[in-house]
Amino acid sequence: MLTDPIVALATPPGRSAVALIRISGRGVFALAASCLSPFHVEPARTVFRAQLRHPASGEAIDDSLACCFPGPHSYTGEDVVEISTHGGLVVPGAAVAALVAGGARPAEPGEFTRRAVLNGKMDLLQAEATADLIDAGAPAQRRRALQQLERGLSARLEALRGEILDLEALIAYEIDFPEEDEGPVAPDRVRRAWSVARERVAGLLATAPEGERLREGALCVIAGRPNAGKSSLFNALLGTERAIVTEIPGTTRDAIEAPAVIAGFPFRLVDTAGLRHSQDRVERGGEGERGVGSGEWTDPASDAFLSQVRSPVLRVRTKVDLDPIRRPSVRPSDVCVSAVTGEGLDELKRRLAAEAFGRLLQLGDVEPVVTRARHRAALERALAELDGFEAARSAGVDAAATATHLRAAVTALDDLIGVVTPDDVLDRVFASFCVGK
Ligand SMILES: Nc1nc2c(ncn2[C@@H]2O[C@H](COP(=O)(O)OP(=O)(O)OP(=O)(O)O)[C@@H](O)[C@H]2O)c(=O)[nH]1
Ligand SMILES: [Mg+2]
Repeated sequence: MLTDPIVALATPPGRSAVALIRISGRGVFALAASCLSPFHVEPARTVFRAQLRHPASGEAIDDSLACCFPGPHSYTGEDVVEISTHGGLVVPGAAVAALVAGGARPAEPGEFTRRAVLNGKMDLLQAEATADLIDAGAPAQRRRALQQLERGLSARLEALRGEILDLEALIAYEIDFPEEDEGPVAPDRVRRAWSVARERVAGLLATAPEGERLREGALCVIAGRPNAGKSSLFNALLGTERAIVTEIPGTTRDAIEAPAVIAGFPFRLVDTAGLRHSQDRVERGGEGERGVGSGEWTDPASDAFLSQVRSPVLRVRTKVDLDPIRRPSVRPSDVCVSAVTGEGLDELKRRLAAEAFGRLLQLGDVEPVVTRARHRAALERALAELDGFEAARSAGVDAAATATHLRAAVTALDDLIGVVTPDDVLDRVFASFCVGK
C-alpha cells in the first residue's frame, strides 16, 4: 500500500478568497516544515499562521494558515497537513509546486479517500457517498449521500450480515450433530430466520431502481404536437430560457436535454420536436424514462405516440390561460398548466417527483437506499444465494452443503460494504472522483 506523500488542491482553481491544499502520507510534517515557517505539529488540529516559501529558492509565496492532523486521527488515517492560501489561479498553483519541490507527489483522483478506505477510516459505501455528496445537484441527492456517508446503508447491511451469520450458526449445530433426527434446531426457527434475512435483502433491492435514478437523474421527455408549448414548458420547468420559443410550429428540430431540479429531485429534461405524423416513432430512452405528453391528444400523431410509449406518461394540457373553461377532453388526472401564468407548474412538479421517486418519497430519508449498479449486483447475488440455501434445504441436501450458500451470501455483503476490496474494484469506485478528495 502506498504511503508516499501526496499533495492536491482540494478547492477548485479559480477566483476565490481562499484555497485549501492538502498533503498526506509518510513524512509530510518534515515536508511541510521545509515550506512553512513557523511550523509545529502540536497542538494538533489547531490552525496557525505561517509564511509559505518555496523550499529551494526560499521565495515567499503566500501568508497562509496551516493545520496538522497526526495519523490516525485524520481524513486519510495518515499524517495530514492542510494549508489554506489565498485563492485564484496563481497562488494555489505556486503553493502546490512548492510542496512538490519539497517531495510530495500530485495525488490521483480520489487518492485521499482511497487511503481513508485502506486505513479503515471509512468503508467503500462511505467513500462512494463522499463522491455523491460532492456531485449532488439536487437536495434529495445531497440528503441521500449524507445518510450513506453517516453509515445508514453500511449499518443496515452489517445488521443483515449479522442475521445471516446467526442463521449460519444455527446450521452449524446441524452440521455438528447430524445424527439427531430433526436436528437440534427446530426447522421452523431456521425458516423464520431465513425469511427475515431474505425479506431484508429483497427490501433493499427494491429501492435500487429509484436509488439509481436518484444518482443519475430521471429522464423526462416532453412530447406533443408542434406549437403545443413544449419548449415553453421545458423552460418553465428549468427556470431558464434554454429552448427557443416562437409562435411558428416546428421551431424545435432536435431534442435538447438539460438537468433540472424538480421538487428537490434530479431530472434530465428533454425537449423534442413536435409530433407531426402518426408514423413518428417513439424514441425510447433507457429504463426509467418518464414521458410528458403535452397539448391536444385528440390528433392521430399524439394518439399513435401515446400508444407506443411504454414508460409512465403524465398527460399535460398546456396554455390553460387561453382556455379558462376546461374542455371536455381534459381528464381529471391530467395536469393543466400555463407557461405564461405559471398555473399548474407546482402541481406538475409534484406529480413528476411522485411518478419518478414515489417510493423514495414514501421511505423518507431515514430508510437506506441502494444507489449504484454495484450495490444492486451484490444484493442480487446475496438474494440468489439465500434462495439457493432454501431450495437446497427443501431438497434435503445435507446441512454442510446448504451452509455454503449462506457463506456466499455473507461474502456478497462483505464485497458490498468493502470489507476486503480488490484493487480493480477500488479503481472503478475512485475513477470518477475529483482530485483532492
Ligand atoms: N398563452 C400562452 N401561450 C403559450 C404558452 N406556452 C407557449 N405559448 C406560446 O405558444 C407558442 C409555441 O410555444 P413553444 O414553446 O415554442 O411550443 P413548442 O411545442 O415547443 O413548438 P415546436 O417546437 O414548434 O413544436 C409560442 O408563441 C408561445 O409563446 C402558454 O402557456 N400560454
Ligand atoms: Mg419547441
